[in-house]
Amino acid sequence: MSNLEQTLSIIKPDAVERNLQEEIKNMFKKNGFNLINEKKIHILKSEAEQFYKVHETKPFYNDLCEYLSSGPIIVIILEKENAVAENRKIMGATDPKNADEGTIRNKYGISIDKNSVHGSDSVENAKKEINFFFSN
Ligand code: IDP
Ligand code: MG
Repeated sequence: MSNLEQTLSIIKPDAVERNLQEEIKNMFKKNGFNLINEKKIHILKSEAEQFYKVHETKPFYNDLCEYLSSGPIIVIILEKENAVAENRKIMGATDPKNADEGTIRNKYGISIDKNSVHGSDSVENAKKEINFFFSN
């Protein structure tokens, strides 16, 4: 049965700064994702705080929001069968040290905070996150 989904990817400041966006986008394309929409933006800390609200009680919340708003990012709507899980698979584990060989975070991640990409963790959150960046 077909299960076409959309998910939100963010190429984070550490990766944009190193000009890795084309390589990362090519990994999505090679893995069968369609890039439905994308834009390069530089968000405010207050916007990062809203985006990462689920993490507001975590000790790393402030640093995380500082970081996501520290430079340009690229937000991308990805579409594929089971896109949410498929994207999580090619991203690799949160900490690049634990990310499987060949995943985006294994190849490009620097550390647990500078881990190059964000990906939605559920279909419900994917919808919210896509709306956050792509509704006018
Ligand atoms: P995810 O990005 O793999 O979904 P989450 O647990 O949702 O991981 O955490 C969101 C982001 O917060 C991570 O991508 C990472 O940049 C950062 N983060 C997560 N855990 C830690 C930590 O223990 N220390 C510092 N930053 C962290
Ligand atoms: Mg997450």
